[in-house]
Amino acid sequence: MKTTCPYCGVGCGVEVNAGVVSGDAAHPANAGRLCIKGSTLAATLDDSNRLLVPTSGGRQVSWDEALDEAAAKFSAVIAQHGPDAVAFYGSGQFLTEDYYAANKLMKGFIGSANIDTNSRLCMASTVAGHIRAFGEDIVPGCYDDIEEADLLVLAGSNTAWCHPVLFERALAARAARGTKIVVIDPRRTATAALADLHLPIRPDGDTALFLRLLTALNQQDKIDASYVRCHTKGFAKALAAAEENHISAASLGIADADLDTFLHWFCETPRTVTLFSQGVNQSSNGTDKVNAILNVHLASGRIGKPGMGPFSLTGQPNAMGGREVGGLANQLAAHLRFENAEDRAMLQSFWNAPRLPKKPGLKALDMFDAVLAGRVKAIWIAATNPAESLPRSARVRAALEACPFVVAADCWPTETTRLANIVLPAAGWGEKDGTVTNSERTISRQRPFRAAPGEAKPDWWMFTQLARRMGFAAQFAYTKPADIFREHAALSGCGNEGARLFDISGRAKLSDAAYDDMAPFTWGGKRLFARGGFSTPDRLARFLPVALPAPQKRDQAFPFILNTGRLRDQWHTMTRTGFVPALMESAAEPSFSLSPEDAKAQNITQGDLLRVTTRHGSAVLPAEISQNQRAGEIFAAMHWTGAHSTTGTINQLIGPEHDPISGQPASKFEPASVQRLQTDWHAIVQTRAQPRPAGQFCAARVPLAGGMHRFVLAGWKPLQFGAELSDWAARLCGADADAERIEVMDAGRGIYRLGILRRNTLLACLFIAPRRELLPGPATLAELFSVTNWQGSRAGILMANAKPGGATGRMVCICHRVSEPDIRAAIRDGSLRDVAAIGRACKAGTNCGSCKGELAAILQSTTALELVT
Ligand SMILES: Nc1nc2c(c(=O)[nH]1)N[C@H]1C(S)=C(S)[C@@H](COP(=O)(O)OP(=O)(O)OC[C@H]3O[C@@H](n4cnc5c(=O)[nH]c(N)nc54)[C@H](O)[C@@H]3O)O[C@H]1N2
Ligand SMILES: Nc1nc2c(c(=O)[nH]1)N[C@H]1C(S)=C(S)[C@@H](COP(=O)(O)OP(=O)(O)OC[C@H]3O[C@@H](n4cnc5c(=O)[nH]c(N)nc54)[C@H](O)[C@@H]3O)O[C@H]1N2
Ligand code: SF4
Ligand SMILES: [Mo]
Repeated sequence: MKTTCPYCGVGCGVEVNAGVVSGDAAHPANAGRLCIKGSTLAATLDDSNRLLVPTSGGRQVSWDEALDEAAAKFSAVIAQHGPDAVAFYGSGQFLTEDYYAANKLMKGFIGSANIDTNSRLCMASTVAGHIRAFGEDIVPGCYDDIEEADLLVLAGSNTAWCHPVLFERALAARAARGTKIVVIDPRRTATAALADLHLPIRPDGDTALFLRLLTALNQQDKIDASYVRCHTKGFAKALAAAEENHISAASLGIADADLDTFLHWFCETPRTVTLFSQGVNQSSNGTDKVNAILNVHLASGRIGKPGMGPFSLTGQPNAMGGREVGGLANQLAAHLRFENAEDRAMLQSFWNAPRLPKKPGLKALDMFDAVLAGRVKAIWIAATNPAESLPRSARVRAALEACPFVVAADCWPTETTRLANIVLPAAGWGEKDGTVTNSERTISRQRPFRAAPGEAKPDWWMFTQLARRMGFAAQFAYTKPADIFREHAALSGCGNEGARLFDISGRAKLSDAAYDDMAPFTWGGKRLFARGGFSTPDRLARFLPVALPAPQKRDQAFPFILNTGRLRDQWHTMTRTGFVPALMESAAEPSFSLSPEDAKAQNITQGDLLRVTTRHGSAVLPAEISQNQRAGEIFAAMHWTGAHSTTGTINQLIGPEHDPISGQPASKFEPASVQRLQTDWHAIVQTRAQPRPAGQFCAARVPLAGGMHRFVLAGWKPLQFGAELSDWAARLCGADADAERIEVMDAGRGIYRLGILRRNTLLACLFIAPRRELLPGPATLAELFSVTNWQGSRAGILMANAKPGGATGRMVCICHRVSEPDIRAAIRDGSLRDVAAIGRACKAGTNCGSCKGELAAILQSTTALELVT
C-alpha cells in the first residue's frame, strides 16, 4: 500500500508492507528516503492509548447521541446569538477532504467565517506575503530546484531537523555540484553546523538583512531589468525604501566579513533558492520578512527557473491543502477572494448555499479571546491541541473551561480533549483516506491500510454528519472522500479562466477507482512565473516597499529573549512521538538552553534548575549551557506538555504579540527573565504504572520499551523526610495499596530509596539524592528490573543494585543505536575529520541521515577540544 507520511510538509511517499514502513522510491518528494520520524511510524500504530468511543460529559455515548447533541447545541446558539457565536478550529493535519467539508459547512451553511486553523500559527505570514506579491498564495518552485541550485539560503529554518529529507537533498546537491549552504538563524542549529556560512543574526534581523541585500543587488548591477520591467510593478519604491536605511553587519549582530560573503555569494550566484520557515513566519513582522525575501528574488529575476526561487517550507503535512480549500478565516475556498463580491457570489451558487459571510472571520488568537469573552459560545476543535500550542496556553485553557460547549476530535487524549464537553475519537494515519498537498504543490494520496480502532471515524464524516443534522443534508450527501475531492476539483475550475492558478478541475470527474489509484501530481506544473503571469489583475507581480520594523520596546524586568522551536525527534505536542521510546532517546528531557556567557554571569551550571518568567507565566526547567546560543537569548523546545512535564509547558510563557497583517503569533520572540533556583533534590522513578506527577517540582516523563516509564525529577523546595515523603513517593510510583514497599531512608544524607514489589516482580522504584550524579542511571535501573530473585534482604538487594552513575550517553543515531560518547570515541580514536568518516567508522548517520547535523556539531566540538588540550 502506498501512502504519505503524516508528519512534515515535505510529504514523503511511504510504502507499508505487512506493518513495515519504508520510503516510496517512486514518490517525487523523497525517492525512497525517510527521516527518523517517518521510519519509526509503525511504532505509532499502537492502539493502547487511543480514544475509542465518543463521550459526552465523560460518559460513553453512541455516535448518534454525540452528533445529535452537537448539532442541537450549535443550532441553538446560532438561533439565539447568530452564526458568529460559533466557531471551528482545525488543522494542517486534516486531509484536504476533511478541510473542505469543515470550511463549506461553516462559511456556506452556518454563514460565518469563524473557521481558523493551526496554520495561523504556522504559515499565515507566508500566505499574506505571497498574496501581496503574486496576487495568489503560490510557491513558485519545486524540490528539484534544491538539487539544481548553486546556493541555498536557509532563513529561519532548522531544515536538518524539521524537513530532513529536503536537507538530505541539499547535501546531495553539495556533493554533486558544490552547492553552498547559508543558514540565517540566531542559534547555531544542527543545520548551521553543516552550513558553509552561518549568520547568527540577532532575532528579527531578517527584514534588515534582505533590505540590505536588495541594495547590494542594485549596487552590483545584478537587477534583472527586463524581468522587472515586463513582469513587476513597484521596484523603484521598494528599492528606495530599502536604501533609506543604513544597515551594518554590527546592527544585524554578525561579523562584517560574514555579511560581505553572503552578499557576494548571493549577487554572484544566479541559481539561488531561498528556503524559509518559522524564523521568518512566526514574527511580529513576519509578512514583511516574507516580502523582503520575495523582493530580492523578483528583482534578480530568480523565480520559477531551474535552481532559482523563493521557497516557503510548509510545516504540516497538509498546510498547503488547507490553503487550497480556504481553511483560514480570511480565505475562501479554491483561492477565491473574500474581498471580491463576484467570487463570493460564484462560490455561493456553486455550493447552492443559503448564505456566505461578506467579511473574514476570527483569526486563531481573536477566536480564543472571543471564547473567553463569551462571544463565541460553541466551538468544534479537531486535529490540533490549542490548549498546549497556542500562545498564552493557560488563558486558552481558561477559555475552554468557560466555554458553554466544546467539541474536540482527536485520536489520543490531549489537554484539549480533557477540557471538551464532547470528545470524538478520530481515525488517524493509516486509517484515514484522502489527499494532502506538500510544500511543492504535489497532491498525494493518504490511503488506509488498517481498520480504525474502536469506533473512531474520519473528520470529513463527522462534519458531514453534523451538517446533515443541522439541516443541510442535500449539500452534504458525501458517502466517501472521493465525492468531496471531485467537488473540490470542480470548484477550482469554476469561473476560472486562468484567473487563479490553482485549478485541478481536470480531475473533477475521476472515478472512485481512479481516485484510489491517483499517483502524486503537482498542480500548476513544476515551476511558475519564469515569464510572469502572476495572479494579479494586470498579471504583474508587486514589489512591496518594506520598511524596517520599529525596534522592539524592551523592559528591564525581562532582559532576555525567549525563542522556541522544534527538536529532531518530536512532533509538536508529543501526542504521537512522545510515546515512541526510540524517539525519546536523543532528547529525553526538556531544558532551557542559554549561552556560556549568560550562565557565567548568573553562576549557572549545567543542569541547574532555572525559572524563566515572562509577562504571561513562568516555567522551571534544567539549564543546558550551549555554545550554540547567542548571549541574551534562551531557547526552549515547544513540545513538552502537561502530560510529559510538570513545569515545562512553554506556551504558557508566550504572549499575544503577532504580525498585524497575517495575525500569526510571534512565537520566537518573548521578553523573559531568568532566575537560578537552588536545586534541593533530584529523583528518578521507573515504573510499570502510568502516574501523572503534579506538584512544585520539575518532572519529565520518558516512555521506555515494554510499556514502562521513567520520570526524572528535581525540586527546589526541601523535602521533609518522614511518613509524608513515603506516601508521596508511593503515589509517584503509581503504587497499589496492597503492593509491598521496601524503603531505605537516610534523612542526614538526603537519600531515599523505594521499591514496590508484588511477589518476585519489581513494579516500580524511586531514588532521591541531593545531586543527580548520585542517582542510578538508565542502565542500572534496567538491571534492577531484571532481578528475579528478591529472596533475603530485599532492602539490601535494592541498595546493592542501585549504584550511582551508569548513565548512558544521549543516543544520536537512532537507526544504528550509536550514542554521543561512542561517536566522540570514534572521532578521537580514528582522528576523523568529516561526517562521512564517522559513518564509515561507526555507522552513525548512514541510514536515514537525520543525525548528520549533530554529527557535524560533535565533530566540531571534539576537534575544538583536541586543539585546546
Ligand atoms: N522534528 C520536527 N519536524 C517538524 C515539526 C516538528 O514538530 N518536529 N513540525 C513541522 C511544522 S508544523 C513546522 S511549522 C516546521 C517548522 O520548521 P522550522 O521553522 O525549521 O522549525 P523551528 O524550530 O520552529 O524554527 C526554525 C528556526 O528559526 C529560528 N529563529 C528564531 N527567531 C529567528 C529570527 O528572528 N530569524 C531567523 N532567521 N531565525 C529565527 C530558530 O532559532 C529555529 O532554529 O517543522 C515541521 N517539521
Ligand atoms: N511556542 C511555540 N508554539 C508553537 C510553535 C512554535 O514554534 N513555538 N509552532 C506552531 C506551529 S507552526 C504549529 S503547526 C502548531 C502545532 O500545534 P498543534 O496542532 O496543536 O500540535 P499537534 O501536537 O500536532 O496536535 C495535533 C493533534 O491532532 C491529532 N490528530 C492527528 N491526526 C488527526 C486527524 O486526522 N483527526 C483528528 N481529529 N485529530 C488528529 C493528534 O493526535 C494531535 O493531538 O504549534 C504552534 N505552536
Ligand atoms: S521528511 Fe517529513 S515527510 Fe519525510 S519522512 Fe521525515 S517527517 Fe515524514
Ligand atoms: Mo507548523
